This record gives sequence, C-alpha cells and structure tokens, in this order.
Amino acid sequence: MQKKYLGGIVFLVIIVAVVATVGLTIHALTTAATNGNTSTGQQIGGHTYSVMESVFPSDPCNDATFIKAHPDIANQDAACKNSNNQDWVNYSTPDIVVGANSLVTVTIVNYTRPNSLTDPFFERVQGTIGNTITVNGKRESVVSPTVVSHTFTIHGIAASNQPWLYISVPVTEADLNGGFDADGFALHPTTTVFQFRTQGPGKYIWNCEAPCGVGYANHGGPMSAKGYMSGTFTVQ
Ligand SMILES: [Cu+2]
Repeated sequence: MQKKYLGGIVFLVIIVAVVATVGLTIHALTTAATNGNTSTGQQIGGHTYSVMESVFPSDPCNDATFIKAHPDIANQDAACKNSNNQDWVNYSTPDIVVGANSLVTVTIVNYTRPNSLTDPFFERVQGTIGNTITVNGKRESVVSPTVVSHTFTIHGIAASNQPWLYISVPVTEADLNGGFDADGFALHPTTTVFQFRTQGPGKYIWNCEAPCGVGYANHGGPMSAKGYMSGTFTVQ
C-alpha cells in the first residue's frame, strides 16, 4: 500500500475515534441529567443548579395508578428503589450534587400526609434566600406544625475545613381534600420551592426532622436508614 493512502486511513481512524468518544460522552451526560439515577442536581447555567425532589409515601413503582399518571417517575432508578423496604416513606433522590459558588433552586413535590412535627425550631424556614419558601406559589417563612409532613434539613457543620451550609425547610402536607389513590399517594401534591447559595466545596448530610418513620417514637425505619429520609448533599 502506498504511503499516502496509509496516512489517509490513519487520519480517518483517528477522526472516527474522536467523533465516537464525543458522542458517547454527550450521551452519558444527557442520560445522567434526564434520569438522575442515584443523584439529582442539574446544572442549568454557569453557576445555577436545579434540584428536583419528590416525597413519596412508599416506592412509587409499586403503585400502578401513580405510574400511569406519572410515567416519567418510572424511568428514575433512584425514585424506584427496589429495596427491601418498599413500603417506607422516601425522598425520591437521596444524593444531591451541585456546584460551588452557585445559586441552587430546590423543588420538593410532596405526595404525603402530615406528621407531627415535635420541635418548633423546624417550623421556621432557615438559611434560604430571604429565609422564605414558596408553598404552591405563596411565599412563607413559617409553616404550622399541624400541616408539616417533613423537613429538608442540610446540616452545616460536617467538617471544620469546609464552608458552613445550614438550610432547613418545612415541607407542607399534600392537599388532603384532593384525595389519595389506593396506595396513599396524593392526587394533588404540594410544591415547595426555595433557593440558596453555595460557597466552596463540601460534603454534607441532609435529613428529615419530622418523625415520619416507624418505631422509636417514629424516628426508626425510614428516619434512621440511609436513602429514605436522609441523604448526602455534595458541593463540588
Ligand atoms: Cu419525613
């Protein structure tokens, strides 16, 4: 084979390899962003992130009625946990990853009933921009404990060598008059939205501070097992 043909073939092989690698990388990135496997936290701008969470009374993928109404949820591996505890209350995606020095918008869609929030400290919104949230679009800074289902509380003091990040938000009950399906999923969930800013990188833990579990004064089960009413919050 003449040398100039050989050079051409090598060049073509390199081009094909580069195109394939770029294509696979883009594919990997888009699937990670859309089905959110085990983590959530989607970059929607240079320093802007969106976190979507749902709170389910049990594994949504065991509820045929719910999946029929929300086919998108069935594609989320994290929401469909397939764990040993499919009847446990849970946040859809326990592990959250966002960027440093960023504006984070968190949206929590709650399909569950109220629980008795025993500590008034957690009725107040803390650490968000303006120390407020919106509940179905209405701005609030405190939520009555009688209508709180859960809290979303990031504990800021994880290590002394990382920035302080303390956020605590009460999550309002679903619309009780809107009805529930046979598996206890609200037909009219309540949406809580809030924003905050991250500083430098850090690894934090979040959990629910409303006793929505079983045993141990409702602090057991999903309240004390990782991945249901608690998870990780990583700033990178
Ligand atoms: Cu809870």
